Amino acid sequence: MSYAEAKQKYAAYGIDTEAAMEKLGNKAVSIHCWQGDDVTGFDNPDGGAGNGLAVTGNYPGRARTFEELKADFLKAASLIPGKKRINLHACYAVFTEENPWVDRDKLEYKHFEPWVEFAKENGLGIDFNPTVFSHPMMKDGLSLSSPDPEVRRFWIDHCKASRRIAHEIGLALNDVVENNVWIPDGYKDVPADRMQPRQWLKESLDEIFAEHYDNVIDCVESKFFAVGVESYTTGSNEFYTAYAAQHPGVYNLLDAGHYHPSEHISDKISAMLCFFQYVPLHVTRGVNWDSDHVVSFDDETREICKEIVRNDAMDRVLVGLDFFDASINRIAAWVIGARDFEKSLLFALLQPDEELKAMQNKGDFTGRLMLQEEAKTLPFADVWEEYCTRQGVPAGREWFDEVKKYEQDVLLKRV
Ligand code: RNT
Ligand code: ZN
Repeated sequence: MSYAEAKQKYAAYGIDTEAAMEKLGNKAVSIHCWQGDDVTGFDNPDGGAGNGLAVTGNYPGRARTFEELKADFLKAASLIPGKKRINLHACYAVFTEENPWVDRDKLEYKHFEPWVEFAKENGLGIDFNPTVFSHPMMKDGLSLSSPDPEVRRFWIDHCKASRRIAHEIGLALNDVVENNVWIPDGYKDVPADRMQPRQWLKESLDEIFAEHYDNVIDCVESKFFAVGVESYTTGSNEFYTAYAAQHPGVYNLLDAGHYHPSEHISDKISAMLCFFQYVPLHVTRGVNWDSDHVVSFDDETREICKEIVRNDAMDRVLVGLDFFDASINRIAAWVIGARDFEKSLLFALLQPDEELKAMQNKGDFTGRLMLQEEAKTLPFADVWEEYCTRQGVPAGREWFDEVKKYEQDVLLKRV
């Protein structure tokens, strides 16, 4: 079928494919830099991810430097349609002869200026994260909720530095910047005291957020468990939701992999939208646990996207991708995950939402199910191909030829 025919088929359901493509093209997605190097960063390149963050696999060709990571990111971005931001972590500070290594509590905007240049050259927005893991100041796996005041001090200072950097990036790009605090703090075995660590975390956050920046969207990323902290996570969903509710300008970031496998963030988005201006997300695919598999065009990703669209929240739900698979070609992983998010959002934009809502409100649940199911097999692929073509990226599997060529020419030479 051609796009023209597909357009008519959708029109018969009251769906405007042109409007859908336009909305999709205007929605920015924040693409995480850390898929390119297994969350290693530049401040301790031999260290790799650790302390509450697991990356598995050893596919050849990981980016090892700023130059390599930029080149890989651009390769991936050239195969992904839509508006993009790059999501940076503080461990990706660029150290040079003029700006030599400093520890994380001493980081400044100048260490990220090269990323701002890169973003300007390539029309990207930037988002930011303090890196509270893979560092010797993680004591007993704890940071902002550590019983040791020196440990808390170090990480408070790092998070404050990170917010200042986000603020300055925002000024340089004339844009708002999301700054997301995620900490791995928790206990492997049954705690003797669950409340004191949360009280320390609350105090730490109060200090971190004391300064107000108009152009920073502050996020705290909640989590229920991780390998190594099976029994308790200080920064739980209730803790951060309540914190955010009491601190205007701070938002609880929902990561799709951070809940029970049968608990879905697609159901949480509308609840949060009733109370908060923004609902920041990490879109990822947890396989039985927070495994951070590459995002796929699956039921939950589509459901997340439907919630963004049908609640008219394209500007309020802030989308960041968060996956890292080191067992497959990393650029392909980026492209598959990001294209599948875009696909899911287009799919959501092509649903007969008004009619479905009207059926629900009339109590016509039979009609609702019928229409939900019929809408699944409308000629979606033709609209997706048209969108990719208009965006100047490959419409189908031919993008993979480019990745394979890059693997031969560039990645496999990195030894
Ligand atoms: C970890 C969190 C966090 C990290 C990134 C690297 O469970 O999801 O968002 O993945 O900060
Ligand atoms: Zn996350």
